Amino acid sequence: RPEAAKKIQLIHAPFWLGGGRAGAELGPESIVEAGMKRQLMHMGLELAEEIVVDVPRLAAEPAASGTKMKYLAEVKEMAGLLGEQVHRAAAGGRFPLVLGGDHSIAIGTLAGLTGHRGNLGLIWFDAHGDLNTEDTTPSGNIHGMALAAAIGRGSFTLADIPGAGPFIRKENVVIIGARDLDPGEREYIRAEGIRCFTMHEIDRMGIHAVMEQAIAIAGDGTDGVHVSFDLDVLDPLEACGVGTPVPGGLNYREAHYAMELLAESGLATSLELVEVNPLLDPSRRTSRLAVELAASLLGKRIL
Ligand code: HAR
Ligand code: MN
Ligand code: MN
Ligand code: MN
Repeated sequence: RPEAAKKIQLIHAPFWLGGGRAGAELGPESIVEAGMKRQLMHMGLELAEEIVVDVPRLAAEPAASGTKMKYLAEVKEMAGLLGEQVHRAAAGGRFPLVLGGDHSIAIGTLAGLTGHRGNLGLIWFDAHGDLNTEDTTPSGNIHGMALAAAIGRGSFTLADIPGAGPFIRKENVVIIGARDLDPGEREYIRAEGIRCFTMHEIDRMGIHAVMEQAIAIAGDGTDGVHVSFDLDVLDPLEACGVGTPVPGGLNYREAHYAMELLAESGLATSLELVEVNPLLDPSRRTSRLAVELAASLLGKRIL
C-alpha cells in the first residue's frame, strides 16, 4: 500500500441536463442509498461531511442560445459550482469522490482539479469517446463533449469555467472501453494519436495489459491522475441503469480488476462515477456496482 488512508470527500452532482435524459440527477442519492458511505467506513476510510452541489435542475426546453450545445448556460453554471467544491477538497488534501449526474459534470470536476494540479493525467472509462464539439455532435448533448472540453478541443472548453487550470495534455489521456465513436471523434482520435483502448484492444490484449499501459500513460510526468468512470463502459447486461447503453462492454470481473490495479498503482488522486440513472434500473444493481467499483479503486481487497 503506497499511501496512508485518505480522507474521502463525497460530492454529489445531481445534474442531468448534459445528457438530455432525466433521471441521471438521481444518481448520487441512489449510489449513497446503495451503501457508498457504509462501504467506505467499513474499509476504515475517513469521510468528510458530504457536499451536495446546488446545480441547475430545471426541466424546461433548452433556451434558444444560438448554439447547438443544449443547456450550455446550465452546464457552465454547474461546472463553476462543482469545480469550486472539488478544488477546495483537493486543496484540503481530501480525495474527491464525485457522484454524477451525467458525464458533463466531468467538466466541473476537472475545472476544480486542474485549478489545483498543474499537470493532471486522466483515465476515461466509457463506451463513448465524449470527444465531440459543437460542430461534430450528433445530439447536441454536452455529455458527449466533456473529454473534448477537458483537452481544449472545440468552442466550449475548460477555459470557459472560472477557476479552471490548464487543459489536460492529450499525451496523458487514456480512453478505455470505447465501442461507439462518432465519425468526427474517430477522425480526431486518429489524427491526434489519442490513446484509446477500444473493446477490440481489450479483447486482444486483455484488461491487465491495457491497464498497465493506461497507468503508464496517465502517470507519465503528471502530478495526479483523475479516473472518470462512465458506468456505460460496463456491459448493459450487468449495468442497465445508464442513459445510453451499448452492448459488448466490460464485464464485472474486468471492471473490478481494472480498479484493483489502479489501487495497487497508488496513482489515482480522484474519482467520479457518472451516468447512473436509477429510473432505468429498478433493481438498483448499477448503483451497487458503482459502490463496489469505488471500493476496489480505494483499496478494497479480497484477502
Ligand atoms: N456520441 C454521442 C453524442 O455525442 C453519444 C454520447 C453519449 N453518451 C454518454 N457519454 N453517455 O459517454 O451525442
Ligand atoms: Mn461518457
Ligand atoms: Mn489550489
Ligand atoms: Mn458513455
